[in-house]
Amino acid sequence: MGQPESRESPGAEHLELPPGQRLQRGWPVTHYGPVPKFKPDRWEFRVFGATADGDKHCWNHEEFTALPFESVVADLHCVTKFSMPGAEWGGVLAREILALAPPSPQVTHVMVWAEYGFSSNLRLADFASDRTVFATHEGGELLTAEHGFPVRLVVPHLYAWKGPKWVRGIEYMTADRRGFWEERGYHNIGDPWREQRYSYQEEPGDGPEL
Ligand SMILES: Nc1nc2c(c(=O)[nH]1)N[C@H]1C(S)=C(S)[C@@H](COP(=O)(O)O)O[C@H]1N2
Ligand SMILES: [Mo]
Repeated sequence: MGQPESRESPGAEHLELPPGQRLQRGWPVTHYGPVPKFKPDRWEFRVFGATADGDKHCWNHEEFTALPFESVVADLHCVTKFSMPGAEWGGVLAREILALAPPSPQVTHVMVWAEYGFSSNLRLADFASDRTVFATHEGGELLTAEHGFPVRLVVPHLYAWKGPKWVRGIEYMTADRRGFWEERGYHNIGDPWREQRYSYQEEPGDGPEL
């Protein structure tokens, strides 16, 4: 993992952007629909679907924020072509969730679920990357409501829509299924370095039939 760098003076590694992306000053807010209101008593983070033990696993907000805290420095690449370099995400690694609530051996994909039914699907390997993080913080500060408080997913090697804000849980899947944007014209995998923006670019094997 690289040295933390401030957003004002990104290190050379952060100046290398995926094709077609441009640098963004500041941190815009991008999402579909309203910003949900956080209700601490009702909030829980659920792991369900094909778990190894067949049970659901749940953490309330207090329990979730007590899980091991790690930092990941990563750029945010929005498919609408702006990139925000050098964000310092803090939170719970996806790997930690996989260890605490393991998937069954048949699991190939993960659906990440957020408030209002927003979702995004990931290959298990993308989810299990050691840089995939359920962020509660950015730049040492708690996330703001607009940016996903209390928890958002960050998958550094994929476009930012693959990281839902206001995450409420994950579903382990034994076959792939499209999430919200993946059903609406965006690429099932979403690798910015390969410019996988739209579903019409998909090749056989990239995703389920539309
Ligand atoms: N729940 C939810 N999460 C979401 C989205 C959304 O519409 N709903 N949009 C995604 C997209 S397209 C981007 S670019 C990033 C933007 O994050 P930001 O608003 O913190 O910059 O959030 C992602 N997460
Ligand atoms: Mo985006």
